[in-house]
Amino acid sequence: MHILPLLTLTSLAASAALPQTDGGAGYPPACANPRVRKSWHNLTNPERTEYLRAVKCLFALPAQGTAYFPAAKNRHDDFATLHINQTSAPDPTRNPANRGVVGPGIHFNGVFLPWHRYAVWNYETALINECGYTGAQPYWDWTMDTPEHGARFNESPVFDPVFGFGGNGNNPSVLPTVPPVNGSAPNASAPLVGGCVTDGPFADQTFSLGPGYQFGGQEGEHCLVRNIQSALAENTLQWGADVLPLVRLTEYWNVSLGMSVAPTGKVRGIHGGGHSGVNGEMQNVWSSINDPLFFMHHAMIDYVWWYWQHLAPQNLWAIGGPVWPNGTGLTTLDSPVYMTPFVAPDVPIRSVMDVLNEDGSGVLCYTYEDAGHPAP
Ligand SMILES: [Cu+2]
Repeated sequence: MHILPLLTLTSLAASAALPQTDGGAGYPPACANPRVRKSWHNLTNPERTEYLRAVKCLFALPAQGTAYFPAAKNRHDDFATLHINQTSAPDPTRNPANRGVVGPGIHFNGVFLPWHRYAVWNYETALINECGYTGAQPYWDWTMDTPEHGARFNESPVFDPVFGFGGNGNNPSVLPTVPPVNGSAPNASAPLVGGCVTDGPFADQTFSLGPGYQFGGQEGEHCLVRNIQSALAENTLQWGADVLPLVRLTEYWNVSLGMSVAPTGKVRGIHGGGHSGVNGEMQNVWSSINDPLFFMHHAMIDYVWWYWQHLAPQNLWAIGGPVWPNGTGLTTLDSPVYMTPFVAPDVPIRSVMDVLNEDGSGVLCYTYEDAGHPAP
């Protein structure tokens, strides 16, 4: 019964994923039927169920990257290895199982937004092509879950046990520990109110990558951990107080960095607010990607970048910031976005700047249904 729409979407996605070099006059646009990403809050329950089904399908498919990361057990793990790998510095003594570290990392540098955009696009593509998903990647508009909208973060529909990703964990005594790196312990900053998630579609899912930078090993398989910090999230993720001051910035690098280092002077920007608000595995700088909410959160981060890109004509192709998180180098449109052979080819940043691929030189083909918030 799903055959026809499935074929249409699959062939569309396949053609959109190919680099289109011939975008000259007389040719149709490379992105004729963009995927339309909608807010989770605006999805119907059948649409939510279909997305969750597809995510669970990725957990049920075999990993394709075991030649690089033997601990990967399923297709979802393949995406986890990407993020853990790219977040780790190439230090074989710290991470002996790491076989694939390349590049300068993906946080606190110019490639932060393009890398996460391309990672979410490839995840969405896997959901469609490998699991027959019939929708587009939803985004978690967490501004709707703040007092600004008369709501509470921990009561967000994304935490629904039936039509969401399950709620907070319980039993903090089972929280997996992450060995400190450079003296930091990623899970140490928040009060323990959570633990293993016990409801929703991922309650029984085990994870063999992480916590932290571990590619399997001493901790072995662990549960999905959440440790929801509502007050922190509500104070960091409002549209008026937190997103608007960010998108009013005019320089790309200030916007990118401002996702993590808030222009308001708050402890966290919206990027950290989502990660630390869910907390647990999501708080982990390496293995946050284990929690399927990672892609919902990063779709929203991407939404904010997309929103900013369309506020002024010069913003669409604006790029910059350091290549290395220590501040050296200059990120350009030619800087590489590293994926892996088992997820997607590496591309230059220019290929993921325009989500509608209007000049035909890119690899993306999607857009966002506007969330309808007040403009700056
Ligand atoms: Cu990241």
